[in-house]
Amino acid sequence: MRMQLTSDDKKRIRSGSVTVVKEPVNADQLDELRDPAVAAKVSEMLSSIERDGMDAVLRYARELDNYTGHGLEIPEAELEKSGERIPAAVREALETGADRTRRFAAMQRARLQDFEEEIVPGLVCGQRFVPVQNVGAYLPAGRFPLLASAFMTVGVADVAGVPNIVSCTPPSLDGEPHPAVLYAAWVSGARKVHPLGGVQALAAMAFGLLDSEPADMIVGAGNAFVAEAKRQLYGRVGIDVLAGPSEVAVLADDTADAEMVAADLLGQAEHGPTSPANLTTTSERLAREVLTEVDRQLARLSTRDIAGAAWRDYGSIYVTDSRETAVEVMDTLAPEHLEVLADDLDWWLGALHNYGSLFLGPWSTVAYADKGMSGTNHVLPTVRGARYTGGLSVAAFLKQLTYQRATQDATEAQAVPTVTVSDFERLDAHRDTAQLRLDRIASR
Ligand code: HSO
Ligand code: ZN
Repeated sequence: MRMQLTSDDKKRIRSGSVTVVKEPVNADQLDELRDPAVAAKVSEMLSSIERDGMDAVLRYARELDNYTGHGLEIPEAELEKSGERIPAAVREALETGADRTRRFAAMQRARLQDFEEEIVPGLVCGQRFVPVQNVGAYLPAGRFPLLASAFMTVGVADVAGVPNIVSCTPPSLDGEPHPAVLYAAWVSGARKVHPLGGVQALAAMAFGLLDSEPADMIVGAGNAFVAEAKRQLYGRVGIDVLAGPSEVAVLADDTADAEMVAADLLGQAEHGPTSPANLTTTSERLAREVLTEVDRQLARLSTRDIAGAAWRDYGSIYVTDSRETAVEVMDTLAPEHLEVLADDLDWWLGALHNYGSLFLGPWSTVAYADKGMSGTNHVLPTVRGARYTGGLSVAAFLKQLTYQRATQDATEAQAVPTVTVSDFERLDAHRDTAQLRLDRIASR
């Protein structure tokens, strides 16, 4: 379900009226359909890699990435030294982003509490947060390298305490990974990085073909093939999110700066020609100004072909008669990134339910978080996934495990009703486990 109001959604909005100022082309037909050709190709690749192992991985790497190496781990010294091959300012910015992302993850970690407590006398139940043991991180480097990906995946998994983190990144620069991606990986804490991309990289991590345990969980964004590979591997391994094209939405009142709103809409539209962007505002005047302003800014953007196509086909502007209706629209769209450029930010923070990550006020913006400069994670739910989940966080790498212990006295409080219910269900073997304990107590 794409980030735009379908005709059914419009009927469901109850609190007030919504006026459409700009709508995506073919609004009701834009639902993302999985491409069956992509699904078939990925399934064939996964099977042949599972059958033939590293030979198949390297065959695909040769065919698809012109890669001629052996997929071996890049020496740690080379990861570290890759920093010397990029401008000093970029190097420092990457260090800043990696550090802020780790700091926020550590703050979240500190608030995930282990505990044990007595529920009835003698019966203690507890929970422990235990890290996933083996994580595979995919660090994309396609049309745009998105350097902060490593902070969000490797860095956060490291803060969670994951002992074995393996990463793969495509050899997209004449058969070599991009040095800036390697340095971003290094400052995130990556120590095992392999020059492999695409489906073959995910399969190599999931099937344990890289001199390392098979991954229990695979994280990181990629192209449609990578997303499909994660979908097909899911269940066998855990994943972070099934990411669709990046989305941005802005909620604004008449205090908002139209130039800033337009810039922030285009700031994510440039991700790809199918990236949705929406403005929902209580101000008709602002809506008109933003419409003009987007066109003006597009004319001078180097990425105008992509951002312009995205805005034309997937851009939308809605005007609502109240801020309550604006909230209802936004909870329906459930955007990946949501900016509020309006008065009374605390009211909006309290009222909104569905967004991947929220940016309150004019002095925050999505790109800060995209680059790791604010600290929050940029791996976030798209295509309305924000109705049921937040983004990747340190908690995703920690399993919330429970345990219990009971005294002999506390067994009775559990055994008697367990026998009753098991009898009723006619699950005799279940009943026996409880009855046996009651018998033992009786014979003492
Ligand atoms: N907007 C993307 C992340 C990103 N954008 C990184 C640029 N760099 C998904 O949240
Ligand atoms: Zn972005």
